[in-house]
Amino acid sequence: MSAPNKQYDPVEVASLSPGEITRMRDEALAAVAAAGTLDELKAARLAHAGDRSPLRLANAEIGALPPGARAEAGKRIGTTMRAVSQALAARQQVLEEERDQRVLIEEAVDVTLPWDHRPPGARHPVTTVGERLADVFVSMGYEIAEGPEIEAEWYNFDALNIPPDHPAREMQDTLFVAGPDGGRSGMVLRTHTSPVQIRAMLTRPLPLYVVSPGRCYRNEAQDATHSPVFHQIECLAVDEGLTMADLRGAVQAFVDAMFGEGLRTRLRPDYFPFTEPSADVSMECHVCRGASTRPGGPACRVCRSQGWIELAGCGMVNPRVLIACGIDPDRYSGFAFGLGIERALMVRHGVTDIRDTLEGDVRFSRAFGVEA
Ligand code: FA5
Repeated sequence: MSAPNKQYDPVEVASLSPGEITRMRDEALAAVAAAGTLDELKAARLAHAGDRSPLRLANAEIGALPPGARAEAGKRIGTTMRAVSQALAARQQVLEEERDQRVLIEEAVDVTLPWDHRPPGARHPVTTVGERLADVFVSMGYEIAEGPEIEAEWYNFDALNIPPDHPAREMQDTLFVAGPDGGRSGMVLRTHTSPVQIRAMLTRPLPLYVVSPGRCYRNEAQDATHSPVFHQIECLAVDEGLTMADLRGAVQAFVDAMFGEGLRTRLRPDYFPFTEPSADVSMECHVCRGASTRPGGPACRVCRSQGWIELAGCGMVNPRVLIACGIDPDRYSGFAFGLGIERALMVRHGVTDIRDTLEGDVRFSRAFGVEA
């Protein structure tokens, strides 16, 4: 810094001369205008308005001027520094706006662009197995019939020969739909797919061959083999001259489709109000094929060494049900059978807990293959 100047002689402090200050200002403004990026502007700020910039250094020289000259020089340099800093601020704003615009364009996500990584989903095996089974029967001339999941009690029980006080209503723990006053509405969440039999018999011409896959509901606690929501598939045929032999044939076709050909089936007496006679259907264990029941044979987890696996309920349509649907039981007879799809899937694929079929984990579904 120069020594204090007792006389007014601005020329002695060359850096404070008007011409020099103007030159510094012009250089600073030119550098600011030339800055094309925020980084370049930062460099220009450092060079022309920073602590070591010519203007700041000249400003530090003011004290070297004679007192009478300081005010004028201070004003001149102050005006210049203000002009430079305004130019810097204005340029900063322009460059920031340009940067923001550029970011918006360069970093925009085009949601219409195709993307090449699509993790494959998988249809749920309950769906695919249900459809495959239905397809087997469709290929045999059966039609798909569907009904509502919120069903009138009459279809779910009464027409199926299950009157209000019949213990069978308790056999299938029913979820009743409340009416507006909180009392019974006459509607239930269907406990089985059998009400679709009634709907089919009431609306379709005879002879009748239908297959009905669908969701059912029961007021049951969830455990390894029971679920409050599950799927059944049901087969119904009504024609002239149908007998238990036809029922056996249909059951065997189902087992062949689901488990492969060559497994024997067995019918044992059972009770269902809507079929008479009724039976439960078992099939030969597809894993041990009965070997576990022979002396010294290996234990079988799938059939618990019984050699047989229970699969379905079945029977000849009860004449009372035919009458409820306006069908002459002296001319027509029918057979029906129904089973749980999850349980069949569990047997078929060795799934030990029905909850695995409910959780919707795609890793479980994928293990069954990805089907379109
Ligand atoms: C019935 O529901 C009869 N409607 C079946 C029928 C149809 C018989 C036609 C005669 C003629 P059942 O209550 O046994 O029957 O149930 C049939 C199958 O549904 C069972 O064998 C089982 O595989 C499945 N099922 C029943 N309850 C559950 C449950 N809570 N969770 C999973 N599957 C179930």
